Amino acid sequence: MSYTMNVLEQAKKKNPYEPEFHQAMTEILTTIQPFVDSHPEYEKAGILERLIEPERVIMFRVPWVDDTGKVQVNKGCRVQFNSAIGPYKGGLRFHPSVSLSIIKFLGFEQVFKNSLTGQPIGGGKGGSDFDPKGRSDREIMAFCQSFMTELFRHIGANTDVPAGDIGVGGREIGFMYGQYKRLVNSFEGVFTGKGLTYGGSLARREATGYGLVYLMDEMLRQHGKSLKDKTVVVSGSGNVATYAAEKVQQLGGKVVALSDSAGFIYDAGGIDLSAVKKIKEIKRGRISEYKNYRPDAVYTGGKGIWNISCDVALPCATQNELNEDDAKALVKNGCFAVGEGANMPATMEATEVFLQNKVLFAPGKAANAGGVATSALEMSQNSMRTAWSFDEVDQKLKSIMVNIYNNITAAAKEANCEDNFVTGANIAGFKKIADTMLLQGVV
Ligand code: NDP
Ligand code: 2IT
Repeated sequence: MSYTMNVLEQAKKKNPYEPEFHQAMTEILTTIQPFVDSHPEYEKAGILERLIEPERVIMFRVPWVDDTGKVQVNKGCRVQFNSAIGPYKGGLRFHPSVSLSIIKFLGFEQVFKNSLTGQPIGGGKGGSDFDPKGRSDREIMAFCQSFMTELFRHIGANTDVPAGDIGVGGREIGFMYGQYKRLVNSFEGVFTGKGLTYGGSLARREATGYGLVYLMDEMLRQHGKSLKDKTVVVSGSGNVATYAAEKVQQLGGKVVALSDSAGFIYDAGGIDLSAVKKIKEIKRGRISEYKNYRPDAVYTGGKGIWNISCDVALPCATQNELNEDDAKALVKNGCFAVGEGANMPATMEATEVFLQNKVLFAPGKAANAGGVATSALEMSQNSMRTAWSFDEVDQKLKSIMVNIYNNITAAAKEANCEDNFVTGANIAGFKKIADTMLLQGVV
């Protein structure tokens, strides 16, 4: 058995009951295997064994009191995966499904993603099984303060810089930042996605969605296509989905569907994003309410969004939301490009269907890297004690996404699998980390 497959087998045995982490490791290690095998120096230095083991895992209790006076207890966690190229960097997810397996898969992906951005950021991820849905602002604050009362001792502007992810947006970052500042008595750029009045960056809110569409736009352009007049289906209706849809519309595409965990809306005339923002960003409501704004739209409960006919699909909700049957339905209906706004939204079987059918497929670690890349730009602005204009940040984001596309294209070509951006992204992300780890010795 090859070095790479042996490490994968051992890792699965050593980390049982972690299906999402197994999936992320399998996807990456199988695609980089030929590259790793042709570089014996990686095996000699135990690079893969070190890469798959987080540098540190912190797990803690988060007690808080709800509005009825009842004591609630949640799990808190931060996985500091790899700091070879910079401080640990990655989001916090608050969702009832959060487990160590999910945080490890996200942290592992983040290491490669952050490497692809070209910015000096290592990889980490954290979160809690806390469910923010239906909680009052006071309950959210109580939870965030308790969460930070443990996490603060493990993070810092040069150590570990968290940000948002599912269930964590501007409100939560504000509460956590406030508690951090109070505990350490220091005003520093320890979070990204901060409010604009205390060190946040313009365009960070838009960055993941916009970045996804910049990368898709470049990919289509280099294949003689464009988004103009194309029909696009976007899943989710949170931060990533909303701003991906906005940029698609700006580039002349028509977004006809959005979803949340309860169901999806179809609006043949094109989604009205101002209505979506009112529902989701202001009222914190459900996507089913969209019908109150556009009575002609159709709401369908449950899954099924991928049965809608489209040219381009952008899954922007959560892991494994698009399976093999969904991929087959998309291909059958003529979809020719897919970009992962979420982390690992396509199952491995679905990805295989896209690759077999020559669908242009942009994997999450490349396609959604614009969010964390702009977080790194926020860190730079904080260090310089300055604030760039929206256009300045947006231009930098755009050139980072075009660079990522060119790098993963070149890596795929070198590996003799042209247009396989899964392999291209994994090799390009891996190479920088592995070579840095070689330079830094056995640590
Ligand atoms: P939000 O919390 O803003 O939105 C999440 C959206 O996905 C909501 O519409 C939510 O619906 C839906 N969703 C969540 N869980 C499920 C589920 N189990 N089944 C179906 N739908 C679900 O999160 P973000 O937009 O920030 O994140 C979306 C994805 O993008 C995640 O995979 C995240 O890791 C990834 N990502 C985020 C980045 C960022 O900068 N925010 C950067 C890069 C990647 P509901 O309200 O019903 O739960
Ligand atoms: O998955 C991700 O890249 C994020 N949730 C954003 C991380 C960040 O640090 O901005």
